[in-house]
Amino acid sequence: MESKNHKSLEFLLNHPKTSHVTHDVNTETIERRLFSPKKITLFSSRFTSVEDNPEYKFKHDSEASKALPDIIGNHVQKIISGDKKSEKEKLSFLKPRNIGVVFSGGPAPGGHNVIAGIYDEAKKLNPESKVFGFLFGPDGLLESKYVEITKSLVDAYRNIGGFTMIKTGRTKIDSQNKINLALKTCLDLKLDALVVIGGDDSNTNAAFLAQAFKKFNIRVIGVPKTIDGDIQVKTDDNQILCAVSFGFHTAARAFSQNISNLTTDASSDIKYWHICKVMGRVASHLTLECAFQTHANLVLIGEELADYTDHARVKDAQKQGVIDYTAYGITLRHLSRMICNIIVKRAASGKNFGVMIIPEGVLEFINEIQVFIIKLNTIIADYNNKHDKDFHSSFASFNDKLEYLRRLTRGLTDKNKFSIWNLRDDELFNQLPSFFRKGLLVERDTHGNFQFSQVKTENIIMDMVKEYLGILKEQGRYKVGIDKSYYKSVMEDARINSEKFAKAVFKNPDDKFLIVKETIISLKTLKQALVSANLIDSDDNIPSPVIQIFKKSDPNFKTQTHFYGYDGRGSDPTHFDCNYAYNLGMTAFHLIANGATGQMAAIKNLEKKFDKWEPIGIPIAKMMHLEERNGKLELVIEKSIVDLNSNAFRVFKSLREEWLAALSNQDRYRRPGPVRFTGNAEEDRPITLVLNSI
Ligand code: FBP
Repeated sequence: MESKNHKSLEFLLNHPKTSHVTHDVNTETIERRLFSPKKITLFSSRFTSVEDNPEYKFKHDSEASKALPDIIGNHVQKIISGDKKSEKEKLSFLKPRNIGVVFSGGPAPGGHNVIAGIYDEAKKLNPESKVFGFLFGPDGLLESKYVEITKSLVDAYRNIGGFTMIKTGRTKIDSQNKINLALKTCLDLKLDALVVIGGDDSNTNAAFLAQAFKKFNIRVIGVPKTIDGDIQVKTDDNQILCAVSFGFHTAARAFSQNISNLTTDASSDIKYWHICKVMGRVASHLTLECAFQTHANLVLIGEELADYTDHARVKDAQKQGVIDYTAYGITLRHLSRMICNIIVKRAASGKNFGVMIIPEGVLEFINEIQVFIIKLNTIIADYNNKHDKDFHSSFASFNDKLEYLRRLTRGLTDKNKFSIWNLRDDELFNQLPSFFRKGLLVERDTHGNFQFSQVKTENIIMDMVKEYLGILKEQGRYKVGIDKSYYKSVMEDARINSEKFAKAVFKNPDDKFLIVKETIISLKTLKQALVSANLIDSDDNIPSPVIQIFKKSDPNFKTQTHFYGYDGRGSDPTHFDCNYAYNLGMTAFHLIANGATGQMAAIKNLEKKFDKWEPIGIPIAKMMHLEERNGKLELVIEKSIVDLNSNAFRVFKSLREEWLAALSNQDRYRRPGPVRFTGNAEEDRPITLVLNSI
């Protein structure tokens, strides 16, 4: 029955407070839209020029010289003041321009600010200039689907995450036909320039478009985007030109806030290990950054695992005068053992809980899995090259795919018997859990990359960890350490001689954390120990405080798994990314206005204070190398992975024991706090970036 005071629904819906609090646009959004990112001082001047800097050298690939002859000669270009421009040059600089922009690949926070930077500069220099946004990524370029970017559209998305304004897509422009379609769209729109905002593969596309469009006087500029942080550009003598792509900082901070919340939960309820898989494709840059942001207890860095050597095995083999190749690189089994040992060590110091971070691409660095990924990539690419219908359409179900692999081992497929997959591969593959096999067989992305985000890596590893922990528990080697003062107080409250019992029950009665002897794995074995120490008779019951202590020492390994990826990728940008992306957009515009093409816009000195930031253009063709893709060698931009000699990794390595807190020390969790778009602190930029710049 409705009470008298109950307002009618109509009244409620029409109430100004209701509309205020349920409106789509809240205060945070309004403030974000109004926020003005900082501008590199140079961009406040009316004219800029570019200066070639041939002193920055790259070892470029000879294939790149053949494929990209018109842009391979580009140098690093610095944007400098344009005061010395002649009147004619000034006029040309200010002419109206039509510029197209396209997002390519996964979203990264800050993308809208790149467009805002291009738009603001274009309109400032000549209000007649127009910016067009191609819809749904490269498809919009191929199908001539676009919108004209207006002030109201830009204003609605300033400092807002995602690529929602014009969407994105992963279509690769990888054929002459597609290049021709893109060219036609650009010619029809009378574009002066095209800006490709994308990752390594998309910047590769940008270089091929720049080459093809050169004779039509359409400039193509790339912008380094990806949360993965794997576009980093250094010269031959290790000078950093592009330290990180935009979006990396925000994604890392967004993931870290969640992970940090889990460290708080884990250390409050002390019953779970939280297993956090963090996006980043192959490279572990995001994971390393999250480690610094949160001080999680256990962090796996894929690149380090690949570097693993089992020294004991190497020595054993040496003694026998042989080389044990299996001692180099890590296997899944070995990795799970390593994780178990760490969990056991931490439990011994009373902490049977914690937070672990696993990089999405960790499998790429595990020997046996990498072999499967490469073999399956090759088999799928080979099938696609030979047949009209692609592999995944021809073998739609998992069983069909398995049957095809089986047929390969029997050489029944066709006369070109494929020897890459033999009986042994098939046997080993079929020993993997079916969800994992399904993961390894998922469709490759348009660039031929293995889709790590589709595989439940964390479950694969944790299943093996759980199994081995079970064995360790059975062997009495996995125990929760009991704080000695707690033990004493429980025993003394019950007026039991704590010292006598400690000697019978614990293997280290003098330590701060007491570990129950390995032989005591049940109440039965506990009783046997007490009887043989003459503390009780065989007919007596075990004193209840001793049972209480024993139960606390008995580990129950419970996990919660989490995947941090799409959430952080869609986050609103941090202050750093707001500024960085906006200045990248302005850099792209000024490169165009000064006639550059085939260059990637970048900001040098990102790791330094804002007044040291320098807008530059980096020659994309010189960043390319040959890589196996879809079973063929292709020219692509090299992805950068975590450098084990970098400052960041070395600092991480020396601090991780502290963060593991497996001795009697306290956890050292750090609270990075939420993603903010204001602020000026040193740590408002990636910590790995700051460390690597020292
Ligand atoms: P980009 O390389 O295009 O920036 O995408 C990055 C990424 O978010 C990876 O971290 C992740 O592995 C992948 O995209 C996921 O791809 P999808 O969006 O197709 O699921």
